[in-house]
Amino acid sequence: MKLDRSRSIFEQAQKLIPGGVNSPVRAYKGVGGTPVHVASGKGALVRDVDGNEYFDYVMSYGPLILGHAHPAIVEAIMRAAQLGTAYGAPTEGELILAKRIVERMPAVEMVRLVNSGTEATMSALRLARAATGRDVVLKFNGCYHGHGDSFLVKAGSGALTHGAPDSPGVPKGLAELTVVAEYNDLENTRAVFEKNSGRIACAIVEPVAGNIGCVLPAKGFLEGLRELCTKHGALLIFDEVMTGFRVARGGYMELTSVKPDLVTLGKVIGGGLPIGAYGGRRDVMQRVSPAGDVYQAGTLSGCPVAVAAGLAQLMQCDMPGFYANLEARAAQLQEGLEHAAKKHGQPLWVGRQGAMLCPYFSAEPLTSFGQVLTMDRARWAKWFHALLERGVIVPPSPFEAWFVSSAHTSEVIERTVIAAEGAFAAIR
Ligand code: HOZ
Repeated sequence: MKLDRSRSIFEQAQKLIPGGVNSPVRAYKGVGGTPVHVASGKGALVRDVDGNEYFDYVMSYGPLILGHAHPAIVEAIMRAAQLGTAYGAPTEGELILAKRIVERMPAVEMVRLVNSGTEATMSALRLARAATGRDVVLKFNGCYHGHGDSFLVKAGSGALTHGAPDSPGVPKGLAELTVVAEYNDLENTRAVFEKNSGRIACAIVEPVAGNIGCVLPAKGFLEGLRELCTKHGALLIFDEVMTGFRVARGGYMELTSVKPDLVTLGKVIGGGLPIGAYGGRRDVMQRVSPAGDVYQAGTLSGCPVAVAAGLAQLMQCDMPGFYANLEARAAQLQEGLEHAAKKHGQPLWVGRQGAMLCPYFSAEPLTSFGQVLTMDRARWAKWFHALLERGVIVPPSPFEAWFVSSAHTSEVIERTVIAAEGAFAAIR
């Protein structure tokens, strides 16, 4: 496979941009080789600068639930841009997007738009601290909530891939205010709560741990966490930046009886443009400035172009059978991968929730961060490159989820599975 132009751009970029990329996981450090530099995307396909085409399961790490350059999104963006890209004044679109979020998520009574998932989690944490008068945040080992200081403690995603789950530059005093429990381990979580009794402002959790691949919550884990938060007077924050409007119309909250106090969102609500949001209980959200005293602001918050793209995307997601079709395609991929792996004697466990999944080289189901860490990363890297050579691009790390969009037709999935089978054979 020819990657000459990608290589040349990457060499030049490394002189001007740290690591040559604007987000670490894109650098292929976890798998080696030259990062594919993308020139364009359409539907389930991306084309790189050397003219190679790939079925894409990166999907911008989640936002593109309709695939690349969906006509409804492109039109919404163009129409909005023609009216001006930002005003520094409120718009009706922001109200409509707030309505669309609130009607889908009963736990969200009020919502504030920001510019990224990172901003959403940082703002939700400040709010939780103000609302409880406490400073400590409980997070889970391997969960990733963006790159805010308080969350770069035992973090997943690129931080884990690049061996820096506890980033230098985070003040020690602040890191000490983050306590860490084990995902899916209620006993451990209880012990952390008890050790820090009266100090924990909030527990933040990805209901599906999507930054160590795709690890599902064990039965009773989220319910138990809810009880612990209530018992200890801490707020429960669901980080649904990845799962929101992806795993179901109402996000993971639609699939569980557990009701968080606050929710963080991003990705799908922006239709592929930069956006984030945090929302939740009215009494808590009323503390946000200018309704209340907790300050949080943003020049481009509620950007009319991002809002228009998000609204267009959510409208498409409301088409009859949209989520059922997505589920069917993702299940087809899961089954196809499992079958292909089996044929080549390769143990494979696919963690999946709706159209978000991660294949692990494991014969056993994976339920904990500890198990994820035992995966053979060198072998995974070989499989990644074997897939790439066969026209399938997936996130360049075994700790990132894959995303299926409505543009991934049955035929696309079939062809992906054939490529995956070839890739399994190649690494035998
Ligand atoms: N896992 C990250 C988002 N949930 C990937 C995106 C990035 O860091 O660039």
